[in-house]
Amino acid sequence: MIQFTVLTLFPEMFAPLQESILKRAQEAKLVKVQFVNFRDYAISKHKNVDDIPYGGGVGMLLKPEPIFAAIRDLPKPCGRRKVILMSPQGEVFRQEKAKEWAEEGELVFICGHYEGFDERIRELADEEVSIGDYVLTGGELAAMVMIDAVARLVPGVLGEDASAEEDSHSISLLEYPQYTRPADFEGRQVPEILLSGHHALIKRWRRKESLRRTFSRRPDLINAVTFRPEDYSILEELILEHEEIAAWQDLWKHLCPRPKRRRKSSHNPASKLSEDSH
Ligand code: 4FV
Repeated sequence: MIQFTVLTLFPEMFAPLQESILKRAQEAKLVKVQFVNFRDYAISKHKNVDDIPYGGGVGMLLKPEPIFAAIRDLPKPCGRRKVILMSPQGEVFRQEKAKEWAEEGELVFICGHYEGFDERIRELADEEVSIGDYVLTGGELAAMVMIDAVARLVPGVLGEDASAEEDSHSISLLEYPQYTRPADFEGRQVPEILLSGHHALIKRWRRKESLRRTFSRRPDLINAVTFRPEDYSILEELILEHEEIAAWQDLWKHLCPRPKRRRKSSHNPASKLSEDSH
């Protein structure tokens, strides 16, 4: 079971976590989500959680006292606890990070709002992470994105029929095209190969389409791909279909199948030759 503890001024924003897969995961006690409204820890009579920036500047900043008090008041962690600060200055969140966090016992998310945080709040965080190079009005949506990406990696959350293994990015390749019924939609056919039942050829087609899509859409991912021996012939075909792919050939030239060494056999004239030579 993994626990998500969210420090936020707007717990009601997290209603989407009470739907579908994440709702079932909580009912199945595979995931627990709890909220702490750090306004409850505000010390000023007006319960202020934000204030103007020293040195001037626009907007308001979150004050350290309520957030420090809220973190210090958290119950003893069940398992390893990791405190995460969401901000545009953080490391960009990727599938690798989701996999890493799915091994933790508890993730505590500190959701910012307004202009940002008093710098001293960063002291509380084990990690600072961003969901992308754009600015949100608050950290809540970022926390929900991360909770969703991590929760679905917890065993049992994605029912039997779904596995996170084949996901885009989990094998650092984009997912291959997928189709379901009808086989013909307004004249748009499902590729024959997928109707063939020939699993090895389907597996090869899917690998080829994942590689093709990644080369064309996310060439920045190619250097992280672990190429397999069976990729060599697929990549040779892709080069014939997209010559620009040849630029990456060095990444898999080591996979070039060595020419089969012809076994010296009695009826092989060549060997005969050598035999005679002695
Ligand atoms: C953000 C992001 C983000 C910045 C000021 C909330 C806002 C306010 N968080 N990834 N991008 N946060 O824009 O995580 O605190």
